[in-house]
Amino acid sequence: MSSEKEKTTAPSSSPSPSVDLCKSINGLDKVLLRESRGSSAEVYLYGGHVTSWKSDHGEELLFLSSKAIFKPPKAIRGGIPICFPQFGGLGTLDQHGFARNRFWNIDDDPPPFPTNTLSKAFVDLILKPSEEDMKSWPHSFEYRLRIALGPGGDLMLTSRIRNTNSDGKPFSFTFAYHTYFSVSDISEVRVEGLETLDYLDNLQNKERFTEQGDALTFESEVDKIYLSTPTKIAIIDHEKKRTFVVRKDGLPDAVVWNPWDKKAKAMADFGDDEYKHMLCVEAAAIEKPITLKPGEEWKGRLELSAVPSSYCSGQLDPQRVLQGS
Ligand code: TA6
Repeated sequence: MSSEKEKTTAPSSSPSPSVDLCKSINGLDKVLLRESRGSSAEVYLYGGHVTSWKSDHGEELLFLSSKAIFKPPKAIRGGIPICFPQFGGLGTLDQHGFARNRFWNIDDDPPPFPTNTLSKAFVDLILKPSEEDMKSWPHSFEYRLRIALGPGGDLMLTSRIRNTNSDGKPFSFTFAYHTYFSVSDISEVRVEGLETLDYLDNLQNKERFTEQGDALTFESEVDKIYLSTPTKIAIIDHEKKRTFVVRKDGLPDAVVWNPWDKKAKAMADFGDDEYKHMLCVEAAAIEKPITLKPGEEWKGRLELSAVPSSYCSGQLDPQRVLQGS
């Protein structure tokens, strides 16, 4: 995140995993997670928003626009925005709901974590609705988000959303981890795991179509919601000889988005040519909204890995990744 001069509270030079809370240039609080082998991640309390994920040799794996605005109420353009309690325009709230432009807090006393985690580099955040939020979305909830870096540099986001309504009312929501992956050249990227699936095309009034049988490639604007996808999707970047493996749990759908040139020019917080170096592949729950009765909790988990791949040398065959563990 080069455009920022940081004032960190206690910079940690030790190789052991570390979690530092610091201030970014525009005074927004962020948490730096570092893993012993060198991988790192940055999370803004504004939006509960991961803005950086670097490999153990310091390479940035997420796209963040050079024109991103770090000023409420604008959502940060890039990284992993959280779409909750509404995906896109599917409801009465602003686009993608309000979680991505609210200030989250550090959760000092999180309930026990559902799964054993090897990670030491993690942070727990919490979001509860403000009185203002309750006016537009009259539901009481507790949203706990754990962001963790695995020993191998994998990035894991686990959302736990609980209905805390005291009036006995259930609520329903749609959701997405709106991940912006950094790619070398969008026209050289393939996505595997979504072949032959049905999708809603956001560029054609959400009409339903069935995807063709081959891996996805990109030569124009795309905005599709794939329905009931496998739990694993591979994004193959030939030029970088790298494959992103997206694993998801509790998130049946996946959105694929690239604005291409025209939409890129129309977005003030996005560079005209930046569409060439990003692709959004978003683990989501859209087609069937999640409904929670009071006291019930939903969990949605995303795990991202970046593995060296040399497609031609067969070092890593995406099909093997998708079929393997
Ligand atoms: O996830 C795809 C999408 O819903 C697109 O339709 C496009 O609008 C994109 O999100 C970005 O939305 P934003 O509100 O961040 O500009």
